[in-house]
Amino acid sequence: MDRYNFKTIEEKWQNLWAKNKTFKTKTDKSKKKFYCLEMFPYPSGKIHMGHVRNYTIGDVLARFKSLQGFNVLHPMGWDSFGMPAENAARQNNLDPKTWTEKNILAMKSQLKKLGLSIDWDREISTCTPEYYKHQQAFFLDLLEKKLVYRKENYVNWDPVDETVLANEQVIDGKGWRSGAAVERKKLSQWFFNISKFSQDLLDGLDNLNSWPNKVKVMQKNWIGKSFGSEINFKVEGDLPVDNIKCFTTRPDTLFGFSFLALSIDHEISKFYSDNNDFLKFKEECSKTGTTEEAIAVGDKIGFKTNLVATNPLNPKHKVPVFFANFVLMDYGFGAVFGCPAHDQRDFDFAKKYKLEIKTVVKPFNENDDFEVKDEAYPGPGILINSNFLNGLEAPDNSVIETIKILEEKKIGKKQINYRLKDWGVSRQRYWGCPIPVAYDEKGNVHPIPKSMLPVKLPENIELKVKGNPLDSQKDWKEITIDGKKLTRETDTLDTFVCSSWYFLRFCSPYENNHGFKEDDINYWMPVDQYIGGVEHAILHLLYSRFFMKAISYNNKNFNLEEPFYGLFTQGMVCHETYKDPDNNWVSPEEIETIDGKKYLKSDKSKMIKVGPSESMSKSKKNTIDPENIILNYGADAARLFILSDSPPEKDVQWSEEGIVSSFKFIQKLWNFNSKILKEIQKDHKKDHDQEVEKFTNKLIKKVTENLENFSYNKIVANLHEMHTFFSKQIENDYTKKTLKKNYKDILILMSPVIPHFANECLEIIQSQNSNKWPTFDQKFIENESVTIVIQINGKKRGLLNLKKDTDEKELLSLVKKDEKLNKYLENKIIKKQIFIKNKIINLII
Ligand code: ANZ
Repeated sequence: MDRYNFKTIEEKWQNLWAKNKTFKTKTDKSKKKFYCLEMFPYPSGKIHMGHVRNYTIGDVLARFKSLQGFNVLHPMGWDSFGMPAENAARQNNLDPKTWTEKNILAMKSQLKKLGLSIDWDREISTCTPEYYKHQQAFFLDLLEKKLVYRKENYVNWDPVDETVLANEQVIDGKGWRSGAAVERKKLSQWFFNISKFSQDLLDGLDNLNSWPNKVKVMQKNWIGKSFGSEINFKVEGDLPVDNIKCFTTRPDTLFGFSFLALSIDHEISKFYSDNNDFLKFKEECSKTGTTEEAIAVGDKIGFKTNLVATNPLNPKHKVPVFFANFVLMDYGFGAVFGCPAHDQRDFDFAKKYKLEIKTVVKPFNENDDFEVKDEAYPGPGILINSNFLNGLEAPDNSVIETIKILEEKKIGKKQINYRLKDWGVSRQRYWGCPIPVAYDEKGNVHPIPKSMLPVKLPENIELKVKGNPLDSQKDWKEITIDGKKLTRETDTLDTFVCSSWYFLRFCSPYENNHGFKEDDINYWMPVDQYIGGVEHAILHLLYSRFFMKAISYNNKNFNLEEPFYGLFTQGMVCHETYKDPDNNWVSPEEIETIDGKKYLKSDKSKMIKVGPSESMSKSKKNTIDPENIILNYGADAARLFILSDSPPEKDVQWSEEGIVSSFKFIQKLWNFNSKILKEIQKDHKKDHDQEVEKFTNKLIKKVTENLENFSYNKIVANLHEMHTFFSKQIENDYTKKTLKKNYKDILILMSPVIPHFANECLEIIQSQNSNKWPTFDQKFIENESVTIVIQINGKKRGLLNLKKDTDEKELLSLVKKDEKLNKYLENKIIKKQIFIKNKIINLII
């Protein structure tokens, strides 16, 4: 048998595509566009299996759409600013730019080996001045529109990376990159006013019909809209304060009020600025991070003031006022009325400070003497111990009723709050986009004129300093604008800013005067299909949506509601995990299998413990290097396998057996190719039957549908079916014309998944230039009928020609309607019926 030489063939096609600029795209309004985009990678130096999966899924779609005649934009670029470059450069005494550029070259060559249909002419890299120049211009636009501002605020401080993190970048109280416990620190920071668009961002989700629901739910929760009321509490004591405002979603629980708690930054704290006990308490509080999660799980601690607050629904009822660490300054009014029986934080706090816990809601199935004991009861029920509110159904009716009362009494009013906070974008790092502003001696902000952009990062600087290396760049920092001596901002922008608009840049990568050309944007945007990991559900996907709203804001020339029309989130690539007898992680490459058991290659006396399959990660050493896979099995086999195992949205289990079997299948297809070529040459006079044609048409329908629905794993199954069917069928006589036409269609169906193989075969049957996605003929799909044998008491009494898949009940009623057959059944009882779908029914009477 002729061996399929994937190395030569894949290389040949990759060179041809590159030479002919096959995937080059132009803005062409006469053609229907399709913008297919996968999340661009961070240039770490090597691609991993996650990239292989993400980009294969995108490539299959891009190739399919282009065969369907769409003008497909399928670009690739590099999210190339960020900490790893700075860290690596520091460790190896290198320049982050050199390190990044080297990595980009290495990864680009790896991606090319996958045979991706990428328009490399549109490649962009966010760390180049050609890119960040426009980002700086956007920043200045937003500054002018007051969508960017500077304020002193508590921030999440990552003590390891020595930088500020956005709330979205703090996961379980730890820095998303360093894993260090995040601290609170007060710093002057730049913020994007994302919260201004809370309602717009929420409303927009309703129109994103081609987004996975789970992502929309995550964004919705993150934006966190709450309905409730503000309440004005009268306070008395030794301070010049007579009322405090609180936001609450549960005004109906006011009769369970037992303390009032303030954030340590509440304006009342100014009266305690020289109180040592308070300052100590504040310091204690700064040990917990600023995120809600950190606060929720941390100890609840308080500092008692001499103030007392009055219950607005019962003026005789007075409670103490505390500062408490669980009250956030930037939510509501930075003040909470505590109802321990129905809120767990308040409950924990009340237990600690021995405060009253009064039950005011009972679950529906409890009596009026129900009492909260070991934990708060936040659930629904009926109001009790609440005077004139008793008996109301909580929370739906009771909240609305209470708000009415509060509004009548003018002590409170209805209010809507959002959890979404403004996006802090300042980073105290070198390797990022410089923020294009400077300060005068008084600290006033001066935007750098657009004509002076880009504000370039200084090169070849000393990185081995603590904190931000830009701070020590005296020459760079000093700048004169209009004769005024100013000092540059040394913070750089969060790299998530770079990825919030890169999809616009792909539309006009060479436009020099602006980030994009309107014409290009109007044609290409929105991205028709965006593909990436679900881990970006909140961060990147929310920021990008905000950025479009921010650019569109007060802008006649740009009005893009949403950046991504369709979103697909692919699953992880998983692999078994291995440990040696000493419990050290072992990589699959260090293992040898002997008689079905796994041993350490270097010491065959050591048997390996096989652990569960988990998503590939360096720390567990269960990664597989895509480059080796491509080298040993070829890109098509890698693509085929990564799609074959499970639906793209689910996790895929990588296994050696799996890739080997994909590899073998391609070899089988190659043998099949030789066989069919021989049959084509025979050129029989007449077609034996229409089965070949029928099968191909059905296959076209199935593969097209599976592509439209992202059921890519089913396409691989379809190809196996095809191989089984045709291997036998073509031994019958068919004309050259029939065989060639059908085989060509089949090869085109294969080409999105295994493009090198399919194109090679298409070339062999001399079909290169007119390759269009095939359409199927309805006549082979519809009117599918079958002949069913009707037996009565085991004897054949007739045949019925019926629609395929007619069910038993319908068949019986048709038998009864048939005059000839019904004669046998008249006045008889059917005791038993044996039915084999599409074949036979036997009625025992
Ligand atoms: C009294 C109450 C009673 C509350 C009860 C809840 C349950 P969501 O739904 O997330 O919007 N709250 C208000 N401002 C706060 C702040 N700055 N820091 C911390 N917590 C704050 O949460 C609204 C609830 O969070 C509010 O309703 C308030 O506690 C608390 F049985 O008021 B509630």
